[in-house]
Amino acid sequence: MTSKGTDIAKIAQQAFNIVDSDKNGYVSYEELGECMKAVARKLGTPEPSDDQILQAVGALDTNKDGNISLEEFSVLVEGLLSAIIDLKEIKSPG
Ligand SMILES: [Ca+2]
Ligand SMILES: [Ca+2]
Repeated sequence: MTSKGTDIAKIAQQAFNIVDSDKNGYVSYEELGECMKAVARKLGTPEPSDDQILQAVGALDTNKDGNISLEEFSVLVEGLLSAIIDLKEIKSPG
């Protein structure tokens, strides 16, 4: 029996480790900003502005300590993954 929740937690942990480039256990505004820019470059979309990064990170940083913890980061990953899963289910019914 596979648990979707566990898989998402694993993926979130892996993604968190990648974004946390100095491995201090927290994703800083700068680290997430760099990640957002890298994703934008990959997708060929305009890089997010500093304001957009601040807004995105501020929305994730629910306890407003200036860092994104794994718990806070997981909310983002879970949201993204469930959006992707929803899209897949819409595209390939049955
Ligand atoms: Ca870090
Ligand atoms: Ca925080």
